[in-house]
Amino acid sequence: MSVKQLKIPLFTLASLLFGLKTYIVYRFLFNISLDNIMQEFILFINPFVSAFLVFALSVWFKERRQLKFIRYTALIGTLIIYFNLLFYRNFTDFITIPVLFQGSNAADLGSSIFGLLHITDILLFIDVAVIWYVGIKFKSVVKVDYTRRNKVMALSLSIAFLIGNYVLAEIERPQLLQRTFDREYLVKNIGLFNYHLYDIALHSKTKAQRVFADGNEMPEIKQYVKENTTSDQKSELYGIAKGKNVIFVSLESFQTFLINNTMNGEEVTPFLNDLINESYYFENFYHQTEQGKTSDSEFLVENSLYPLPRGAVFFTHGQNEYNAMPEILGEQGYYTSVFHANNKSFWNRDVMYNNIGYDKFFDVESYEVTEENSIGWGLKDKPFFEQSIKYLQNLPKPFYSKFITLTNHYPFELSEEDATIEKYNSNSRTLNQFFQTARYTDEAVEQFFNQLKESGIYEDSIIVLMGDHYGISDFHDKAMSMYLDKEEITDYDHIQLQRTPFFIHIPGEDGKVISKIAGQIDVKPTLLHLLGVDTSKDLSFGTDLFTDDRKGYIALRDGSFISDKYIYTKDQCFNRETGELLGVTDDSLDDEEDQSTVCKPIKDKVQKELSYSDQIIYGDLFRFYDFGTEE
Ligand code: GP9
Ligand code: MN
Repeated sequence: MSVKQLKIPLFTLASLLFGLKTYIVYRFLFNISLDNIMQEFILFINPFVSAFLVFALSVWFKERRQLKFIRYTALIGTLIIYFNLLFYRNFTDFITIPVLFQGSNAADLGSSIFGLLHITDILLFIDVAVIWYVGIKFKSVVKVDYTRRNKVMALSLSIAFLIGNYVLAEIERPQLLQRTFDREYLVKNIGLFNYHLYDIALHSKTKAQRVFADGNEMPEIKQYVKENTTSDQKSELYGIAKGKNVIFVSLESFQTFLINNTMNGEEVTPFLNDLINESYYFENFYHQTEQGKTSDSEFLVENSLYPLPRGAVFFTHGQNEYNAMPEILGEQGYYTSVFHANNKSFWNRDVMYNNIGYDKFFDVESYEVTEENSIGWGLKDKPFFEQSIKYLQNLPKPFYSKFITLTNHYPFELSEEDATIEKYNSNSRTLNQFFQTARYTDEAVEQFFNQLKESGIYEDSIIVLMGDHYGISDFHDKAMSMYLDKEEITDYDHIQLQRTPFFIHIPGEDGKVISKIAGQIDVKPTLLHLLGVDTSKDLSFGTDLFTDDRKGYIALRDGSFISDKYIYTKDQCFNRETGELLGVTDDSLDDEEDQSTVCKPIKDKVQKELSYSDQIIYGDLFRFYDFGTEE
């Protein structure tokens, strides 16, 4: 063997050292949760994939530049990791471009910087030193000239590794990049560096759309909203809950078909069923969420704006100006808080909550989470409520507090001892288990009501319960049709399955069942009116559910809608009550005769409305609007 063949390609050595170092940081210095072997595996490979991708580029340079490129890449890469680590030690989060340039964060970090530096951090630079040393002192054993074939091979390999990594990540978390739900997931699946590139791309796109908006769009939107959606009409219930605490419970994946229904002869949600008798219960209430799931439902509730057709608006536009409920209630003297036992950066909640005026977020750090008291996504709902009460009792009053449950989340896992209802028996494990977790959440809410009563909070509060979005997707249609005793789940049925429960429980009031159509977009004006807060200066796309002056349709994010009389989806127009297909509404058909004329005008209005809401968000148009003075 000739000496020449023994030479080490410096870029592979650098990739291995740097990759290993990055893995150690991910695994032991960041607190990244790993739920299964697949996640462990992806976390292990992605540091090497990213390192190889960058270092392999060096082969295209001439000797001197090549060594320099490798040395500086290692150094800059390490500094990026290190800055993230410092940031993480302070905020338990990864750096994002907007957060980096947010003055308050930088200042916060600056003042505590010395506490964040550890002497052992110096070890992070070992590989840089080794690469530096080898590249200078052992030039003779380092391989720097590659044939064209080898260069192409290095490039192809790095791309193949990247694709392999992405495919695994996609299997682990479908639609990882489109949905953007958590920075930790992104780092875990595609690595810190790819995450930064992704964040930069997302941020640039958002910035560009914002730059081209100048506020000229506002008068037209304002006119539309004032004429069509916002209503000044006040119902009999206006101000009925003035000065009361508001306890809002977001019920994870709760669908209306569970309510007043049985499974193998047993009631699924006995507590909620009884609660209907003492509440305003909306039986035709629809969720209007898209890819942002729970966060989209929160966005609808807090702002009465629509979430976006793609991605999670909490993530993509978490820094916009809003006129959200926590801000408005804050001005009315309310203390506002959220209780949710998940990591705070999930759905970018930490950033968004801060932006829309929440005073406090009790995230997973506020809870004692152990093996025994958690399942699936984390802390079970019963200990979640139990552990929340002490915080709730100590809040300044009146308060607006939102609780987000978690146990009834896909894949609907529950341990034997917590199950008080049997599993369903169908070809869908998901649906089979759904009834058990839903029953568990029903019991958790009952227990919460009792604790509220015992602690004396109940009397001075109104309690609002809402299902955030569907739990059973189309994928389980066969099992669903079996459960609902239908031949198949039609497009009409699919829309009707998007109903989620909505309760407004006012202690001392009888309430009633309300059948008119309603949606998450209506929650903000409805609650504000109950609290006696005037909304005539607000711009919202929903209306107070207790007034008669309503716009008469609920728009879903994909353009489908439910009106008093019709349901429109996928170019078909149905009678809402009977489900009878009335005709098609397809713009590509020239012949008016072919079109169902009844749905067409509402369909156009829905399109217009969704696009106005999108314009507000993409252009960050509320920064040009003064909610205090505008008439
Ligand atoms: C996560 C919880 C569930 O914190 O809200 O999110 P989802 O997947 O339903 O949007
Ligand atoms: Mn959810």
